[in-house]
Amino acid sequence: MDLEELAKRIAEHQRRGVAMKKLTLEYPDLTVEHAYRIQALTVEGHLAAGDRLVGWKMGLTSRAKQVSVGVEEPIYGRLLGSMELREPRLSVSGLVHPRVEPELAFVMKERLGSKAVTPRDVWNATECVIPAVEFIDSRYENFSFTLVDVVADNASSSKFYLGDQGFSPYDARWDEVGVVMRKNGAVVQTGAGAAVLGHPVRSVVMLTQMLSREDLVLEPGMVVLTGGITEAIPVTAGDVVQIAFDGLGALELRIS
Ligand code: OOG
Ligand code: MG
Repeated sequence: MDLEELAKRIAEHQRRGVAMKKLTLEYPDLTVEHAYRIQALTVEGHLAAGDRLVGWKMGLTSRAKQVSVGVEEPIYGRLLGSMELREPRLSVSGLVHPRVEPELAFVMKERLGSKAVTPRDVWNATECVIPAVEFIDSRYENFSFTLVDVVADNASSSKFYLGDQGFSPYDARWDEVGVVMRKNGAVVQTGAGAAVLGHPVRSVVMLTQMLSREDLVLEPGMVVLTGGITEAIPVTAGDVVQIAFDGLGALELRIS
C-alpha cells in the first residue's frame, strides 16, 4: 500500500470536510505504525501549504471517551495553527459532524522529550494550564473507526479554543477540577480532571513517552490538549455550549 497516497486522501477529506470510508476496510493490514506515518505525512502536506505545528493532543485518555468510540487506547495527534479558534465561535460549515469536549490544556515553557519523563519533569517544563475545549470531527462516515483509522485521521483533530485565563500549574488540583458542560442551557455532561488517566499531568507524561519513541519532543510554547474529560457532544449551527470549570471560570462557545 502507498502511505503517501493514503495521506493525500485523508488530507483532502480534512480540507474539504467530507466523509470517507475507513482506510481499514480497504487495507485491513494497516498497522498503528503505518497510521502514525500517514498522520505525519498528512500534516507535512498541510505544513507545506503554509500551516504551522503549534502543539499536540492526546485522545482517548478517559474511560468515557474510550467507551464512546470503542477504542481503548490513548492516541496522539498534531495541532496546527489553523485549528486554533481566536474567538469562542465555531462555524460548522466545512466540517463533517463536529463534536465538542472539555479539556485541560498545558502550555510548555521548556523543551520536554524523554522516555523516562515524570510528572515532576512535566511541572518543571509547564508554563501554565488553561481550561479549553476541543471540537473533534472524524472524517469517517458515521464517526466510526478503528484505532488505526483514527490515528491516521490525526486523532479526529479539527478545532480547539483556549480560555483567556491561564493558571499556574500549582493553582489547582487538576484531578479534582469538576467540569459541567451545558448545551443550550441543559446539562449534557459532567466530569472531573481525574477522568484523564487519573490526573491530566499523566497525559503529558504519556505523550512525551510516545513522542520520544519517534524522536519527537514538546517545544517551548507548544500547547498540549490532554484529552476529553467527558464524552464528546454533537453540535450544530445555533447551539450555545457552556463549559464551567469549577473555581476557574466558564467558557461559552457559539456555534454558527
Ligand atoms: C478521537 C479523538 C479523541 C479525546 O480528547 O479523547 C480525543 C475521537 O474521539 O474521535 O480528542
Ligand atoms: Mg480531544
